[in-house]
Amino acid sequence: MLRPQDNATRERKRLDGLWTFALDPDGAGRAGRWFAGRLPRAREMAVPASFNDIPTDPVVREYFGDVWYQTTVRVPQGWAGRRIVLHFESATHRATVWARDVEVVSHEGGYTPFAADITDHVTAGEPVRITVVVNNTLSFQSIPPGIVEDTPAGKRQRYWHDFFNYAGIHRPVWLYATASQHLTDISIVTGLDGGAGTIQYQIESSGEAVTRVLLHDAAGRQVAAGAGASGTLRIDDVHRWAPGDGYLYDLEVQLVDDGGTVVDSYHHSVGVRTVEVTGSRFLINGEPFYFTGFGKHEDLAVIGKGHNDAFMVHDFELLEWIGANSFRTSHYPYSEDVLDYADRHGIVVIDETAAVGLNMGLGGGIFGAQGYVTFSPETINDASREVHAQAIRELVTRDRNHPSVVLWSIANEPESDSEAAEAYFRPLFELTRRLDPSRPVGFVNVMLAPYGECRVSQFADVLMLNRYYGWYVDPGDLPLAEQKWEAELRGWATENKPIIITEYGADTYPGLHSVAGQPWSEEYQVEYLDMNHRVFDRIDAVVGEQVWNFADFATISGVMRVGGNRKGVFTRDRQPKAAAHALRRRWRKDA
Ligand code: BDP
Repeated sequence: MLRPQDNATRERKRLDGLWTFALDPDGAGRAGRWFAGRLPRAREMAVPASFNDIPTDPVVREYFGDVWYQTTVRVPQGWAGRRIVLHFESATHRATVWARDVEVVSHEGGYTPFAADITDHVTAGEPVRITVVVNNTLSFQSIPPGIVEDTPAGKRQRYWHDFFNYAGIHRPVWLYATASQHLTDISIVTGLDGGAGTIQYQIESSGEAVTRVLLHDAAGRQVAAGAGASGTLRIDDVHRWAPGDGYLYDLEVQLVDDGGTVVDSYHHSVGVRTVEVTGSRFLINGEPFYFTGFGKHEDLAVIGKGHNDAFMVHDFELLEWIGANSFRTSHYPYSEDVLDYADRHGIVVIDETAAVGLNMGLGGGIFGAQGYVTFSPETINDASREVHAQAIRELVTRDRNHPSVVLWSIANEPESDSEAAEAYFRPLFELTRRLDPSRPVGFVNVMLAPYGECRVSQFADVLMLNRYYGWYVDPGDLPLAEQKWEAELRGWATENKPIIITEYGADTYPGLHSVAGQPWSEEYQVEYLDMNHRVFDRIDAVVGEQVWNFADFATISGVMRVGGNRKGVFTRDRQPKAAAHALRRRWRKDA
């Protein structure tokens, strides 16, 4: 699916702003045809944003079920005779959309785009009512999973991931127009051949028009051209995309009709680079790469998981300030704006699906819900795996052309020490490799499946480990934690695969100090990170360190969470804790 863009042949209109919004706790809206008129008892709601924290009402914050959004948009006069598409960059976790009274699309999965051709339901120059029902209920057949439990106080949504279940229309909504013959998809794989670069492209389109491609460098000079729906372009003396150097070429794809007229076109950025795993090395452009950075979240005060350009730019500024060269899109695909920005700025991305919380072993503790088996016909089953597979397909097709994305993470901390887990994951790894043979594939291993017990890491090209020695294990005893951590890592190192530590971190209440370095203090976070770094530096197979987390973030309520998860190196409003300065000294040798 091509993201909407403005160019000589395409025009788009952004539908963001204030929409009307109504909760539907009785689930009455679909049968009651709420899409056929104004929403009952509606209030105003910002799009894009999570709805949860905008009103002051705790009922809205904790709400699960159907919520309705509506807006009316005028279709531009000039779009008469054009193909008109309604495009959502995401709706969390599922949505159904109507144009006027006509249902036009439904989509499952909270973090990937979907679109509907609404040409037949609109008239250029006339307004059209757009209604969306978004549903945020999690079940064993959703990614991420959850369950609705009956309690003496009514139904409650439980889930096993450590971030708040923000929901709503989180990213931009577009109306756009193209010619009826149009490009539908473009995929790109780049390669290096000495000093030359190659760009293999494959183009899909509707209709019979022929395709033509033009490649321009960043200065606008044409450096290659080709014809046909697939082919390979060669750039002599290529300027590679590399970490810290987000050099991009512009691939212009044109659809040309019989008369030689360009009926549709699309500009696609291309970064020419290679990614490869050899032994325990992770290579970008043939050179060993060491990941520094964070697991992040899309999480902000008031707007929750709503995309915000100002915060995005600020977060990237902070990554540069601290000397981070990478991040993981923990625990779901991030806004496409974030990936585009990473491409342009040479930041390396581990791209993750929303498969988080597939682990009932973690079900007690902070999450409350207990007593379930992870993989079983009644819990996470074949139907769940199909939803998971679809989430992988949508992630890979959305993000495969981003040079910043170097590694797929198909799940975070699932159960991985059982036969059932092995059977569940085997086909998902195969699927990911089929979809994208050009990138390594992995998943993030949990401390409950330590070295020697994990049955899923056999499928992974790269070992991604989340470990909390010195926090959940032996809190406050860093010498003991250091020994245990090193012993486990030395085990993993024998596998002859690169190891990225995708999470290590300590909750830290900003402003809490302790001369003796007690947990929760800023001093402890620094000492904890130092201990981890000593261990990593002793083990050659460790090729990356991503601290958990970039910033404090919202979670469910729980006695282990003080106003959310406090493992941020920055506070939720992006102020540095002492650890930020310590990391900057380690990661920015020039600072
Ligand atoms: C890991 C999870 C992450 C949590 C973190 C923590 O991957 O989502 O937020 O631990 O407990 O289990 O802080």
